[in-house]
Amino acid sequence: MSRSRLAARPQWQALERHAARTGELHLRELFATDPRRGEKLIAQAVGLYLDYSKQRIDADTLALLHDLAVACGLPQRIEAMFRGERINVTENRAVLHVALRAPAGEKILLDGHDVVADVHAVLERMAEFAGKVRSGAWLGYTGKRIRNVISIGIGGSDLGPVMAYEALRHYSQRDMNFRFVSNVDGTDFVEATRDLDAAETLFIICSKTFTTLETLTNAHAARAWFLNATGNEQAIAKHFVAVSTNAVEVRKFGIDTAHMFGFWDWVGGRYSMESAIGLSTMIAIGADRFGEMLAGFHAMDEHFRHTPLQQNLPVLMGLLAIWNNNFLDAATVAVLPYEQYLKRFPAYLQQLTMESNGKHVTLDSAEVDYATAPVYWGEPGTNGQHSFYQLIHQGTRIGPCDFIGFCQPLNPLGDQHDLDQHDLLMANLIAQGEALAFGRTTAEVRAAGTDAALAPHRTFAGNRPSNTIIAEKLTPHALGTLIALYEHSVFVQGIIWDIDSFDQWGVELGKQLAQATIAELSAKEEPKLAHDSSTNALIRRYRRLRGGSNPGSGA
Ligand code: G6Q
Repeated sequence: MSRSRLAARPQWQALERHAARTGELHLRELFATDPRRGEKLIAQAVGLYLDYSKQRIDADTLALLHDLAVACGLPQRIEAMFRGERINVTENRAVLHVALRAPAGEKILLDGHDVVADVHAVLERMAEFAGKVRSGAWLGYTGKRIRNVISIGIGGSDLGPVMAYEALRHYSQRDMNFRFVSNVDGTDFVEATRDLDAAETLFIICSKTFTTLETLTNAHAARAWFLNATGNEQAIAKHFVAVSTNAVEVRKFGIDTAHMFGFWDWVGGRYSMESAIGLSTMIAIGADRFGEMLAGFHAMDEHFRHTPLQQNLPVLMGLLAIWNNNFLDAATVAVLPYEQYLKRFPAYLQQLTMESNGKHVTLDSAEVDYATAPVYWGEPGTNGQHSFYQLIHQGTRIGPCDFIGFCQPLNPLGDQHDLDQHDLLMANLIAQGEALAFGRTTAEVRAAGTDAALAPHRTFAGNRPSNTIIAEKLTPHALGTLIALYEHSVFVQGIIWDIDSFDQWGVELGKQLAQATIAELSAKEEPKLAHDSSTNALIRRYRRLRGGSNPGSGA
């Protein structure tokens, strides 16, 4: 069988040979041969410091990865994205999330039309609205201030806003509640609203298409909840706003388009948190801080566009991810923020990375013969250290890690000279990367007094790769740079893998699948089922028990 376009490239094959040659190299040796490695294999820009010296690479690895990137046309593809070419080929769309954070006055033309001007027109409307809600100038229908903001959306219309709110909660308006409803499971809505006064509650319905089943169902539930509490149809105008690209459906739902904030089909759902989808973020932190976040995104965009590949943070991250995934056979990446406010960051990144690059065909519709996106996962440190880190240290698979930390705490606790809790946090981050890289040999364990039988259990092979990303402090600007770093790194990987990182046919399928089954679950008459025997039996069992009969009665 002939190899794919990527695997047939001499640069790819050179990396395969290089991996076979260097596979056994240990980070202990690499650091011993070059005592300054930890100062050299770093890159920094726009406030982020990336230490990739604990990756299993030598000088040749990076040069070979660089050659591959050039052969794959990376510089040209980066330009194509920034110029608004239709690089999302399967949907025939431009990919211009970079325009969402371009400063006013900059021009990005799409079919001759300047989209940056459109972006800033919406940002101004958002700022005006957010300002009114925050100051109390926008009142509920009884004249009470809005105290609760509930953002309803799912996937790309939810994960960004939730993550950003949690990440920037420190800067948020503390006399307001922000909640997020995504799941079609009624529990999500009921728990989010159970203690709220409808007269003080604003719903933001976020849906790019305004046809997504879960969001529309929850939006109807919100409307029913509101009308049940207020009995006032006119009041809806003061308590419901929409964020969408679909004015027709917004109107159909009953929201005046004067209360709709728009965005565009060239913004992918998972790349939309800094568009109007971020309205809840802007209400939480204010328009100025939202602007600082956009400036952070933009700073990374500029770095990505204009910095030579060798010093380019997203390019380095992307190429190292390719190395681990395709040449060291690592099937996962753990994202480990040592910052409690980033607790939803791994979940956000799961969508960004796996929805973008979980693909099996190339841009030319050919089956790939190499692995694409690894599985991303993670939890904030230090919590994970007391659970799954065991596998990262001593399991039989290598699981590359991204450690993320900040030098200044937002909530200092403890005595600066004695037990500073933030020092404790960061000591853990630094020590974990060190332990993963260097491990502990049996000889060292024995020398420390462990007997022969126990020694293997206390031995750590080491040579487990990690990146460490350090910034000064978690600010809106820093958050913007960090997200853009991952966005562009995902793009770099997609270019090398020769796939469309901006479509999501798997997600589209999910949107249709349940439709047929809904009718079968709730039909009054026993439906004629034509699925496989497992699906048929599950539907029958559910139908039998949904009214509450005895669960022990058998299938
Ligand atoms: C994101 C995906 C997906 C999408 C949701 C919500 O890139 O396409 O997660 O964001 O399915 O879609 P709507 O915003 O159209 O409701």
